[in-house]
Amino acid sequence: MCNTNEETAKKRVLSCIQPSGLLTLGNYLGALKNWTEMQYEFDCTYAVADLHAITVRQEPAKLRSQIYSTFAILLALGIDPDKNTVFIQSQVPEHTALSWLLSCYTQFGEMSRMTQFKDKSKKHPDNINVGLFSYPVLMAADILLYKSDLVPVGEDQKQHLEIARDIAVRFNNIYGDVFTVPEAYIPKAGARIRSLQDPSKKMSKSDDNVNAWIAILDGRDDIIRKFKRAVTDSGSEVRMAEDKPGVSNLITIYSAVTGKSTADVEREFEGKGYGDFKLAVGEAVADALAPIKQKHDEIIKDKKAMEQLYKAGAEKAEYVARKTYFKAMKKVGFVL
Ligand code: ATP
Ligand code: LTN
Repeated sequence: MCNTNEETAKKRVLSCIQPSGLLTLGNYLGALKNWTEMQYEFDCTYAVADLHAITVRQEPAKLRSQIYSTFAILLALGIDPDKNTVFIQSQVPEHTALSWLLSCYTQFGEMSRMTQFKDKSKKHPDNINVGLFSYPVLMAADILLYKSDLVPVGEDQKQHLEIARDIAVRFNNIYGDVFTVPEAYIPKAGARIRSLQDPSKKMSKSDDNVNAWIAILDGRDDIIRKFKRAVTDSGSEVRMAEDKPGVSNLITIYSAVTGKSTADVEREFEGKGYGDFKLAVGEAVADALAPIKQKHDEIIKDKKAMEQLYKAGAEKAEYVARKTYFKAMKKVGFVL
């Protein structure tokens, strides 16, 4: 089966990010930076997965501002809304509609094995809702609606992508060639960024300790202060090593934002202490994030212009989504 887009002969890429908090340096270096680069090679569709975000309780005003802000960050990163499709998930109703259809082709048993469900249930024992359980079905709908060939995701989402593939294959086996079977796209140099306070954990926007993570929208002073406070290891040498998880994380970050190799970074800080190194990392990160923040602040100020962009994005997305959705409905036997 040929999975490429016939019009452009480019592979279709889809990915989404939840507006469940302030996006972090980890989200940027591990995912979003790569999305920006992919737009030159692929036919890309990117969404703010706001429907997914409510599987964990959100405060309405905060959720709304995070949706706007996440959308603005995608544009601020240089993702071109004309070249690609950039939209807000809840504005394209086919996502929830297809999700219902697909849930009837998904087994309770296979969903019970999802590790993210188990982790998040432990983290929020007072709110183990059905949406949290069926989260991967909605994610499968996001992916399958756009006939996506490639889905850039981090390691943690591979299991969900497998389910999306299984559902697509199962549906196609019954009804013929309806869905494109997607593949995970794990970026070659996808940096895994760790917490600045506990390098055994990943940097995460839902970490209660604000010193553990850098928000893409943090100001220069906050960024530098957080890096100055970052935990390091015993010794004083700036060297990548298993027994130096704190310093290794800082080297990864410095190398990702400056484009320098690990060896070059080690050489640059030979004979210098952790203090100098942490300041340099803070400054380099602040330099890399400043233009994104500036662009974001400009975009978010003009709500009217932004509204035009997300509405146009949703329209473009729905044009594609509707076709897939109706095709699937028809195959199942619904009257259209
Ligand atoms: P939460 O804290 O709500 O679980 P998160 O910040 O850990 O959120 P997600 O929203 O689940 O992140 O992830 C969005 C994307 O960013 C995913 O592709 C994920 O792999 C990537 N990502 C998240 N955190 C990091 C990190 N620390 N390093 C590299 N990539 C990351
Ligand atoms: N579950 C993903 C976000 C997400 C997604 C998707 C990623 C929602 N729908 C579709 C890729 C494709 C996360 O939490 N990172």
